[in-house]
Amino acid sequence: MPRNSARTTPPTGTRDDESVYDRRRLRQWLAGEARADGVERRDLLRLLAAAGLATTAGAVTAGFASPALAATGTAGRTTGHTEETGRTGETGEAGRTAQAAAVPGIVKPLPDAWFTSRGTNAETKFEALAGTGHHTPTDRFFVRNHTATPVLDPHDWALTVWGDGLVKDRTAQFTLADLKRLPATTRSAFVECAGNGRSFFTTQQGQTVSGTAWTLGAVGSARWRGVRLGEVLRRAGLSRHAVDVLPRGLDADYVTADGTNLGRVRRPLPLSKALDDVLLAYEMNGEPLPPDHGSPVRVLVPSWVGIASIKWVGDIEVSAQPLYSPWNTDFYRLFGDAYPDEGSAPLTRQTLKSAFELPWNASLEAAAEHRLTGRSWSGAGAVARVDVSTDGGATWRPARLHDTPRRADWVRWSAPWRPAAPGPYTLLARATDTTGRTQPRTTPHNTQGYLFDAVVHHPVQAV
Ligand SMILES: Nc1nc2c(c(=O)[nH]1)N[C@H]1C(S)=C(S)[C@@H](COP(=O)(O)O)O[C@H]1N2
Ligand SMILES: [Mo]
Repeated sequence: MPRNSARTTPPTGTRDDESVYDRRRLRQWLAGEARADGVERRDLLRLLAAAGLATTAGAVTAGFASPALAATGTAGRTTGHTEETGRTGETGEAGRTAQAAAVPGIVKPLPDAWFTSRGTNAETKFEALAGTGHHTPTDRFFVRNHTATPVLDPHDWALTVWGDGLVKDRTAQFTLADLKRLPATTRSAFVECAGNGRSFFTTQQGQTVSGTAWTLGAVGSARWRGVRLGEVLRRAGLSRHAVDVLPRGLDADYVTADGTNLGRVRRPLPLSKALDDVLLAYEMNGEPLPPDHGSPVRVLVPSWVGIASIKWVGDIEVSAQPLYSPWNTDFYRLFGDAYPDEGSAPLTRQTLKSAFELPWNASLEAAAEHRLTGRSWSGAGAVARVDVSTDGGATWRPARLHDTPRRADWVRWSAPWRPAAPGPYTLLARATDTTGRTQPRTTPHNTQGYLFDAVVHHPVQAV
């Protein structure tokens, strides 16, 4: 198979906008130079047609390097299956006790005061962060599992780095001790699910979306310590032909609600991002990574959609050919009336959001002074300012920021408020980031409900 013949220049535009690179990937797939294991041929044909890159379907002669995996790709699938489908939140809530929200597959306790269970996932309650520090305490950090937390023995674990993007197609192995001997980096960053805030497409905008009905708690910020992925790739022998990096989890295969086995959770990362600020993290908030968050090692991709931060990473393919997985084709693109037929480019950066550290319909004493607190974050830049409204958006005033704003992280803020009289109120918080972007009133609909960024209407009662 020809290698890289279509690639005459290094991938560009990948850092803030993957669309240029994505077109290149599609062209290479068309030329038989990209692999798409586990992705249906007709899905790629649809992408190609819509991107104006394919004239007839018959022109496409390649794409699935492995016949076995191609067979997986042709298994029947209904449209509209999505990430985070199936056992969504509603069912989880029913069986909840006052003590703990039971979620099979999550190891840590999920006290009702801190979590809402949503299928295989647990959402952090923002009110549980009130009075905590900058970072989400690890025991309150949301968990998003496609299947279940695998409990791995760190002493038996090793990372395999392999693929034709390494010199001489070689394979390298790193134990946890090997990784810890490499230069360590510590940084603060949030991990946020691309579907965070999804339920507001329905409750605020009256729209139908598929996937877990998160409110705002599918996000957390932690202090991560680990080794730069770039360092590990270089030690493994990165070749100048490498273009994509595909980390894969050791959790079970993900089978969609209609029974299609999509294989292990994995999502290609363009090499430019992999070499930029990505970590292989083995510590979270100063402790070894706990099982639910990827023990012994997870990928940490600052600012990007949570799916990029693969937990329980077992191997990383480094490829000289662009790669696809279901997690950058069917999932994690925006589909819907506001988008081209082939969907948007694969999602990269998270969007802007704000949340109050208050329960929904919280009761606050009327005619008393309160200190409203919350957090705002952006995947594009640091949060520059936050404005708060206590009258449903009629008037706004700036909140006071309590953290130095930084990229890929959130800021805590507060605003005083004295509700004049008893009755219902709607609280709003609206962030603006250093790129100049401000949270809008509404978010254009997309079928899978990703990247909700509109201002959320938070109801409270003054009593
Ligand atoms: N191996 C593996 N990695 C994974 C997932 C998964 O199910 N399996 N879920 C992803 C998704 S969709 C998100 S939002 C984040 C959630 O990270 P957390 O559970 O540590 O909060 O992990 C990502 N990494
Ligand atoms: Mo996610």
